[in-house]
Amino acid sequence: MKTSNNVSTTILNPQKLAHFISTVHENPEVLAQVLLDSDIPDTKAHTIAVTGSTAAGKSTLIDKIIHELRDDDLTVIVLAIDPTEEESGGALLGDTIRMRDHYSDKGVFLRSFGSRGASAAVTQYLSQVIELASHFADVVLVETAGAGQADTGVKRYVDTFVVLPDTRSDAINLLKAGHHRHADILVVNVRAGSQEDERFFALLQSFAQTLPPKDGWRVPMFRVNAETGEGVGKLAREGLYVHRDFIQTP
Ligand SMILES: Nc1nc2c(ncn2[C@@H]2O[C@H](COP(=O)(O)OP(=O)(O)O)[C@@H](O)[C@H]2O)c(=O)[nH]1
Ligand SMILES: [Mg+2]
Repeated sequence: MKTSNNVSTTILNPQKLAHFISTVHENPEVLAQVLLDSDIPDTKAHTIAVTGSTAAGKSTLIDKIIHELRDDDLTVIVLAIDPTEEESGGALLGDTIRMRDHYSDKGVFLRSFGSRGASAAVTQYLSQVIELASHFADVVLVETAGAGQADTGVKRYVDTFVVLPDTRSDAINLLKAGHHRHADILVVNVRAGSQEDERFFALLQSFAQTLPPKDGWRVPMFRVNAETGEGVGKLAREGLYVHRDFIQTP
């Protein structure tokens, strides 16, 4: 899917994508028709969801992941479901304010959505928008609203399900069925100087070892500092890309 060896690659036809997103948003049934548009290539992005509770650091982490993907010359679409924002004529900032470094990068397309008060963090039209977006870039990153442990709905729409567990969880939370049990990749955001985060990291490390491999995939765990970006390069290259290659292997 790479089209050149420098980072000047651009998102395919962003105006068209924006137009199609609005169209599908208003009427999900038109997706099939929209996809027949002859200008839409049949290439498919690697689709990744990042989920976790509010303030876990998802948006901050995605900002750093974008840097890594762009360093590798991949174009990126971010679809952020923002629970705190109501729809305001497509002019939402919300989560993407943390990604403002990338506003002027033509290889990045950022879009925030209000969650419209849906109980699940997955909006009605999200699956269609992911499907649509997957034809316009190399990677589609979805940030979900972090509506809680039961929120695994988005998993079925993406290739790679990344979970940032709440570092305030204890062992009981970990043992309960929760979204971290559905993760393809676990990420712990350890804030500099936080004993609580350190403790949680150690706890999760032992928990992760007890997870049985799923269809041959052993769920890896990565330690990052979302604020500084430390560990995010490793997450991208030893986590995200490896999982992409894993699922593409017949
Ligand atoms: N010190 C520190 N702050 C962080 C870190 N990650 C996130 N934050 C802050 O925590 C708040 C919530 O982060 P955000 O990325 O918006 O979380 P989200 O709700 O999961 O998307 C913001 O004020 C961030 O600046 C980190 O690794 N270290
Ligand atoms: Mg966010």
